[in-house]
Amino acid sequence: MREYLYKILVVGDLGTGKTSIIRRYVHNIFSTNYKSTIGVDFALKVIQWENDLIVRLQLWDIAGQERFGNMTRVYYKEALGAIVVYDVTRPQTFEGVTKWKNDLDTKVALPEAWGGGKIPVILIANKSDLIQEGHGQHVNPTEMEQFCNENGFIKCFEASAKDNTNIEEAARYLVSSILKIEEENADKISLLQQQQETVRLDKDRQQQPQQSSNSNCC
Ligand code: G3D
Ligand code: MG
Repeated sequence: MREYLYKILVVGDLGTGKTSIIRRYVHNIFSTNYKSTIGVDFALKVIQWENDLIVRLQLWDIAGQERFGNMTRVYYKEALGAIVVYDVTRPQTFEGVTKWKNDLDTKVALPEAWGGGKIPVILIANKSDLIQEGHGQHVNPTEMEQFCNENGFIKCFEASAKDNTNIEEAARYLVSSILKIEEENADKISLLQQQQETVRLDKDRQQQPQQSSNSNCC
């Protein structure tokens, strides 16, 4: 049985639905007028990913700190993935998206053993349920894909925490991309270990005849 623990950050402007997305994903609830906490909130989601693989997601909710526009490195530390959220009914929150992505790119990186590159980040265009009611606009898939490519998002999802649309799908996509990085690097690390072992054995072999000839002669 393998178990992985992944820290995932959820960032975006105030009121875009970050806490609602986490509550929907972890507890499968949606409620308005809950008391928002100030500070940092954590939620844990345990996923039986495969028969022999459990993934524990530690979801970090920025919880009121987003009003400062960026976060300290401490908050980002050791995160392996992130979700940037904007609200489809408020275009100004889309402007915040590149700012949040930039904040992530400058303050967090994958572990050195995994190459130290950028962590995978997905973009959630939240509150899609309100589009039917005449607020905001559907995301144009081609434009959005181009935006994601240009800004280094691995994928974008139009979602609704209220309707429970695409929340699970977005999270699964992020987790599978972290798992892919984990497994590629596990392969590289075990290959490196094998190579080091081969070099060590070769050295041992080269030294052995010398030792035996010494022992013969004395
Ligand atoms: P935040 O954590 O990013 O600040 P919240 O955002 O999760 O606190 O959500 C802000 C408001 O948007 C809340 O409304 C919440 O109910 C609402 N909201 C979140 N997600 C959705 C969604 O998918 N659809 C709709 N229609 N509303 C959503 P209140 O009124 O409680 O402030
Ligand atoms: Mg919140």
